[in-house]
Amino acid sequence: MARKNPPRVDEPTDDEMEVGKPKTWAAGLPGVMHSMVPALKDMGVDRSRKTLLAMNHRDGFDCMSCAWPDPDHRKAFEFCENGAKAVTWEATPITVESGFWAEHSVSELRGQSEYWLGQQGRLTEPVYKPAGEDHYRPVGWDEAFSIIGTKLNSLASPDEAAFYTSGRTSNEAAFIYQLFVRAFGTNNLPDCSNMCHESTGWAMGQTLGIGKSTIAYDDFGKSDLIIIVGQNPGTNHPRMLTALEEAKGNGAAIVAVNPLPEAGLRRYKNPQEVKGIIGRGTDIADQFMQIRLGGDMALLQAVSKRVLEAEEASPGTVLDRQFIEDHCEGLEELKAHLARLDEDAVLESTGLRREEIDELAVRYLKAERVIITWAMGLTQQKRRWPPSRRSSTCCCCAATSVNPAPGRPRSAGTPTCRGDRTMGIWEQMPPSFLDAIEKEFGFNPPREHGTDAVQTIQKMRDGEMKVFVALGGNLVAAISDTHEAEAAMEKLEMSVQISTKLNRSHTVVGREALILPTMGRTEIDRQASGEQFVSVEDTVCAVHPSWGKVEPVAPHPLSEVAIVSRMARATLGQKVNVDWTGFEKNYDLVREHISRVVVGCADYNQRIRQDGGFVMANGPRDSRTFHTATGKAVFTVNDLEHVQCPPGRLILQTMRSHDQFNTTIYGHNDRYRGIMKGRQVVFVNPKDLAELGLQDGQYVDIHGEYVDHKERVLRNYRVVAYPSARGCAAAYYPEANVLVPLEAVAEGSNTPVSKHVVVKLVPASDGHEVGASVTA
Ligand SMILES: Nc1nc2c(c(=O)[nH]1)N[C@H]1C(S)=C(S)[C@@H](COP(=O)(O)OP(=O)(O)OC[C@H]3O[C@@H](n4cnc5c(=O)[nH]c(N)nc54)[C@H](O)[C@@H]3O)O[C@H]1N2
Ligand SMILES: Nc1nc2c(c(=O)[nH]1)N[C@H]1C(S)=C(S)[C@@H](COP(=O)(O)OP(=O)(O)OC[C@H]3O[C@@H](n4cnc5c(=O)[nH]c(N)nc54)[C@H](O)[C@@H]3O)O[C@H]1N2
Ligand SMILES: [Mo]
Repeated sequence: MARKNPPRVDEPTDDEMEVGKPKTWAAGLPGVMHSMVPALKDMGVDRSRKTLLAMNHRDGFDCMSCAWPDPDHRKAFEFCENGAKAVTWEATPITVESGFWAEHSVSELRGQSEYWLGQQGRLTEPVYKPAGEDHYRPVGWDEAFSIIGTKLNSLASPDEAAFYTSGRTSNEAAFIYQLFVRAFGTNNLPDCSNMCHESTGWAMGQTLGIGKSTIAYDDFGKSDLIIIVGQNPGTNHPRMLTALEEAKGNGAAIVAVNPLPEAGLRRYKNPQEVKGIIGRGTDIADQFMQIRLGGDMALLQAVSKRVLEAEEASPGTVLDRQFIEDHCEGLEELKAHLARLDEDAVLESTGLRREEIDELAVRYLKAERVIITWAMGLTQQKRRWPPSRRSSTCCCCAATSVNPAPGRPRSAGTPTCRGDRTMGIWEQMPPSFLDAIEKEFGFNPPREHGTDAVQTIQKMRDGEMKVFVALGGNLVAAISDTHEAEAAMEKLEMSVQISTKLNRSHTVVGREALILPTMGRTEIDRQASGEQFVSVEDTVCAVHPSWGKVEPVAPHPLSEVAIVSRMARATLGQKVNVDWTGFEKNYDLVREHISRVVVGCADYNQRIRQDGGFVMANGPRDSRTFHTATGKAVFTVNDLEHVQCPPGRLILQTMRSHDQFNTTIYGHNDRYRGIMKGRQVVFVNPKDLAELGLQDGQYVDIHGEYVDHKERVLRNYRVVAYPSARGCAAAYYPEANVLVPLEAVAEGSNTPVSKHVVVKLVPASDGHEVGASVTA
């Protein structure tokens, strides 16, 4: 059957790849132009105007790309190039029509790339793949919910099902989803945070008593030193560049710590200002520290040591003794530990020169208001290194250096998963939250911890998990060890995906499978009581309303709140006394419950409507209270582990290109790194290439090396000579997930170590055919 609006799938072949020089600056006019072109092409002028102008505005919707906060003074275009890509990807008028499912079998779809799948357009009707068949077929909503309810109720135990959540879910949908799952009887609530900022949450929870950022947006403008560790804002948080530019204008120094000289860390041309379009822009980093992968703990300990030595030399001038006495513990242990710090090991681990570390320490000692921000370069780091814990240690030092202003900036991360945790999406919610659920809804939620993302896959593999429900996301592509994860998913009895668009997780499924199409954040959400808004939390704990602005792309997709409510009704019947139907009619009812259950959300309905939302309370930031076991902030001691890399091997990180959002591939260019029309590349320092006897442009197989001796290989990758730190290679996620062992996780957080894979590059054996394989 011919499609009315067939998608353009312009996938480049491997031979078309072009490799140029990496850029030294980010954004500016090309950024704006690049963002407008796809919108205008697919959506037409009117839909483009409605979506792009409504983005991040008080009465519009919140951009779903990164969780960067909104400044008080918003510009006419408060969006960035990558935000525009996210919006056009979702608001596209191209749709998957009924005939598609008969035309394409699941096995055939499985052979398609993530890019191709995304290009098929928005999902418009529920579809079901019965056991033993290889095709999905359209089904009615009632039938779909009844299939799910019947299956869930047939399980021997609720713990045989897991309920995943991805970052785009609204607070309202997240709240009723966890409520449904707990009323069903399990805490199996894995989410994308498990692979993202879990390490941050875990470590900061232990050291500061809160797992979230402790700064406000305005703190950027007031800080005098910003240290950006393991984060690529030019691509992943472009609006952060505006905050950095403003901070520089106010005299702040910026230090970037990264194995790659990312364009956005070097120079920025602000597309919102004339000088940004025609001028040379703002230099961002005053100091660029090209650290080795996994070297950050050593660096931060070395800086902490210098801070303590400075205090020793002139007591009372560096540390705020009173603050430490009143609010902190563990300083003596840290001092003793740092006194023994092996400086040679530090230089070896970091690959930095001593003078560079001294320079950072001097900047740090001079500064009064320091912000340290970090992202995946820290959280997805090496096994047995609780990665963010080191940052927290250092942050505590920041909080205690000279003359601290109350509420001084400390730390920030920028996940997209933001509000889900606040709303109870966590396999380990504390008893206080579960008590509040019990009090509000009159049922006793399960108390044992559930499974996180890695454990969920392990249980599928072991045959203990039978049903998998996903509220968004693409777990099979996002999780480590692709082949292992795919084999695990295929053992399921049923998979259910609630999605906006097709992805790999719809093609690697259990015996039975369902896809439930949902509305996106850009779309007007009309329910029985009128138009609804949802709320979302950003990276500095500010909660905003988000109103869809364009007509829904098709009549049948339901909102996430409606889908969860109906799934709960079909599964639970009268089991608990919860007004699921009422939730769907009017989201205010959900927010009333949130007010009474979630700490810090009292009067949610009123406060969310005031002046664009509200900021959640934050103990360390607002009142210097630390909800740790002892009520004090903890200086932690972490042993330095030497970065192990056997001769002839490299450490590989997996990262995002400029044209992707997590597992969604928007295009094949990584403009700032000079790559056009291709993704099968591995970036290696030219000196390492020479040592390994390899050449720029050559094709290699990338072999992962891990203690379990399974052979994990990515075949036929093009080598790109790149100014990366010595010994440190890089390739794109999600393809490179094939190389990350499921068992390789960070201590404490169980986050896959996606930035630290020992690999060997071997000249490609079988021509140019790209692929991956694994053998036990
Ligand atoms: N356009 C776009 N925006 C996004 C996303 C997207 O995919 N596309 N994803 C969103 C999500 S969910 C997240 S979590 C964030 C991710 O945002 P980022 O964390 O910026 O994402 P990555 O591409 O993983 O980049 C990791 C950066 O850390 C550096 N790095 C890697 N290992 C180390 C290390 O050991 N030490 C140090 N110091 N640096 C290291 C890498 O060189 C790279 O610059 O972005 C969010 N925003
Ligand atoms: N090797 C390696 N692995 C990684 C990472 C890495 O850096 N390296 N990063 C990790 C990180 S930080 C993260 S956050 C995870 C991401 O893991 P996930 O959150 O599971 O993956 P996404 O690619 O964000 O999910 C995209 C899918 O979500 C669906 N979707 C989009 N919008 C909506 C919506 O509004 N509602 C619903 N219901 N569905 C929607 C679409 O179908 C789309 O295909 O991956 C992790 N995996
Ligand atoms: Mo993330």
